[in-house]
Amino acid sequence: MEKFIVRSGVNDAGSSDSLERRLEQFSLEKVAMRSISAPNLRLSYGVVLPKKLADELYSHCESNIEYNSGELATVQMFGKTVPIPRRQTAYGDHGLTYTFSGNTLPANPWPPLMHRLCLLVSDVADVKFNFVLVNRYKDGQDYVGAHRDGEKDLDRTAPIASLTLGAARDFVFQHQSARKRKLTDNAAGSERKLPENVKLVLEHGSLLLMHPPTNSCWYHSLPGQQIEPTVSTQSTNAAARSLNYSQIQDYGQLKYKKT
Ligand SMILES: O=C(O)CCC(=O)C(=O)O
Repeated sequence: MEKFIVRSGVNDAGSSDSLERRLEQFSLEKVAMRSISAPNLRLSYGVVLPKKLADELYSHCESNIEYNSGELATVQMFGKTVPIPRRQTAYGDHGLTYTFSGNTLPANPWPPLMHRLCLLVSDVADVKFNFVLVNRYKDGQDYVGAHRDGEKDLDRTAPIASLTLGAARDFVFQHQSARKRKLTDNAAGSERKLPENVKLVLEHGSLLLMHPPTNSCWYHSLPGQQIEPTVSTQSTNAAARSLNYSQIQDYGQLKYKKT
């Protein structure tokens, strides 16, 4: 599958321009991203950011992102309120929210750099993303359990794009039938073979695109693991999504322009 890589229009060896300005100067050139497929699973994966840029973005995120606290840093599990095992925040177009596990995250206004990154990722995926969920895993003990993105306003025709900065983390897909552990007999009466898990390593500066219908049929997780520090034991993941604007009650009256 033909995809894109972010290439610098300026010398990657260094520039005193602001990170945002340098990101603005980036152009996209076509390269091959690796395609990974299984029944109803379609992924594209590649390291798309030059290391120096990925390092700088990583440091920028560490210094500038304020993560949620209090109720916004909790979810409902089996009727109980529990802290999420990672830190989280969200950015997006005005009025958008993202609901998961009984927790509704409002989109914070776009910081210019995050918006620029979202535009770059949108170009790669050929989709206009309007919402980014940022997850910060302080070390290998932080994780995301197996889930499918069930937000009702998620545009199911669009991919979900996941940009990773920092320590490499495993990312695991499990087919819904394997997760339910329901073995269905086939016509011959033998057990149906369940699709095997698909495991990737999300590297520093990498982009993963989960194309439809992957999210409908496969659970994804970022399990806890031992980490060999490279850049750090910490990683930050920005997952861009396209949400339907219909969730905004007064959408028709909003003055802002969809970007
Ligand atoms: O942080 C990640 O790589 C995964 C986040 C995730 O699973 C999600 O946003 O649904």
